[in-house]
Amino acid sequence: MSTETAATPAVPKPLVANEGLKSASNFLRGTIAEQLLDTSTGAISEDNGQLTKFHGLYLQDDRDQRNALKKAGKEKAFSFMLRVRLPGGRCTPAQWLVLDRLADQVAAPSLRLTTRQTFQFHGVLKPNLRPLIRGMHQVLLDSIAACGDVNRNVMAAPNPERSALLQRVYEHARAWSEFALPKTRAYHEIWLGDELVAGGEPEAEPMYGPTYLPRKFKTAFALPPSNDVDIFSQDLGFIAIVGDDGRLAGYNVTVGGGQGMSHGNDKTYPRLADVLGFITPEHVNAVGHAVLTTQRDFGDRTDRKHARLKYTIADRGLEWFRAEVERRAGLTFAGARRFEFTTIEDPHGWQRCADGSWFYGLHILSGRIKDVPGWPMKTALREIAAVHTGDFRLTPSQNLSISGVSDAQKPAIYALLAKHGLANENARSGLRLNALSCVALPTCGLALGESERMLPTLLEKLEPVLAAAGLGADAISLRVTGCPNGCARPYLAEIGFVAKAPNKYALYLGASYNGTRLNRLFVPSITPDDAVVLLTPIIQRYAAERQPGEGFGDWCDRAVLPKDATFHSVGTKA
Ligand code: SRM
Ligand code: SF4
Repeated sequence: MSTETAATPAVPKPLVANEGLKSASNFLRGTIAEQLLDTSTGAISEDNGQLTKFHGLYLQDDRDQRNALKKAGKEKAFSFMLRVRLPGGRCTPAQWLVLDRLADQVAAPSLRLTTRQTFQFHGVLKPNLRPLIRGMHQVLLDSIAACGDVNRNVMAAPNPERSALLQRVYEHARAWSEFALPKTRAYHEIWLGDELVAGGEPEAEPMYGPTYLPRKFKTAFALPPSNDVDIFSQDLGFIAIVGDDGRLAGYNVTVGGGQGMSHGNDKTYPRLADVLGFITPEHVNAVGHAVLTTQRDFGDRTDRKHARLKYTIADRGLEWFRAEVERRAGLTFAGARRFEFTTIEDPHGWQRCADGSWFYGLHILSGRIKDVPGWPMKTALREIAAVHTGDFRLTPSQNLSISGVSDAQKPAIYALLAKHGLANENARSGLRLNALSCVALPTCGLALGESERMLPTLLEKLEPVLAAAGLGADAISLRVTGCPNGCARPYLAEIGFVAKAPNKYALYLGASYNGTRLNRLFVPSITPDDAVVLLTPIIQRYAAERQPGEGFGDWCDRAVLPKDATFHSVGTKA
């Protein structure tokens, strides 16, 4: 009888089903094209639903109608959400007019500006998918890689004309966005009717491979002092560093940021990105490639809740990760250079750019563009697009910038806003101007509670409290999400509401206003009304006790929150 006690070799964990699906999909084709022809249902199969994400499409259903339809024994009210790919959030007036028309003709009539500087359509019925995508294609827009396990819409400051530096940063963002696009022709074949690649070379994804990434991957570029893109929430970030000569010296590279978590699962958490080191500008794509392929090869493909880059780095360590990226990119990082962020806020109103043009930063609550009585935003922007000779920029805070406006055109643009009663949108409270919310109900399949639809009421209740404390104009960030996935980056807000159940939210306080420190859990579950009652004396104390220039989040961190931090923070100065 053997007395050996050798450890049993660990049985490798099986890959998640998505991995088999991707590799068997023939580079993201699956049977999507066949299922589009099936008129017996408004849906597509679960498997094809995973693949359409890579084409920027999500199968959803109207959750407001779910119970009634179930009782009536009917199919769910299925429709699709489509997310446009729009690096740096740029859109011409001609494109705007087409998107506006397509929303009316083949989708729900409203357009939604997202927290990653792009548009979402909702309520697109299956037969309308091709008309929508073909309509977008006519004005050179697509939804490739807007969702799925790939590099998503790349974020960058919306108005690079403000300086030559920003312009260079934008060019790098654009180049990386192009570089990291999947190469499959599946999108063109399925949605645009291009011929199948027949008899030619077998298709390949040189960077991604047939199983793409373990999970979504997000990149942003920032130029301090503005952290408008929330760089520390991104998988990969490039923080522009200015040399003594005033030119772009290079970038500090950040890795491993992310917001998503699950309530009650300590193994999931929001994480601030780490600073890897400094590179000169010509290395952006090589380093991006190295970071992305390291995650491709080492990210956890056995558990989608543990598959983001943030967990790869947390598990293996930053030193290991840096060495692997250096090896793949063929360079050595220099020490991170000094930088300082001061704000995340979008500029509002008229702003002059270095090239002499103007832009008008327009606040749009939750990025929802629709017409409601007294607030005809969709009509106003359509009329502006019809006369505007510059372009539009979508911001990371769900706002809009009307850009490239000449001196001569300024009065006409402003007059159109005034004509529709929208000229004072920027004269709102500092809290409202700094509020974000995710979409949540009724379209998001993951929502546990309201977000976009509850934000207006929450603001109406908090604004008088702030005004009475003399803080009406103070910039305080408030972010609400309908579940802990973090789509409005709520863990980087000075006040964060994260839904747990209908009308129940986890309340977070104490992030820094500049997006460099996560907030901390203050109350695990509270109704919005009770939260307003709880926050009232805290706001009053803040008004009375704060140090000059001290932000609400910083003060909460110092004076209100218990010291045992649940989320960690990062230093901003190397
Ligand atoms: Fe998000 C999933 C909406 C930005 C983290 N997000 C979803 C889905 C697609 C729900 C789903 O999987 O079924 C939501 C569609 C709702 C709807 O009806 O439209 C959705 N996410 C959004 C948008 C539209 C929120 C908004 O109101 O603006 C944003 C679209 C961005 C874009 O244009 O690409 C959006 N999502 C974000 C962000 C913020 C960011 O990227 O800067 C995050 C946190 C950052 C991060 O990724 O860590 C985010 N979304 C998630 C997650 C959690 C991922 C995780 O690692 O845990 C999910 C769920 C998932 O992937 O399983 C998710
Ligand atoms: Fe949906 Fe949750 Fe994202 Fe809100 S945070 S859009 S509820 S997944």
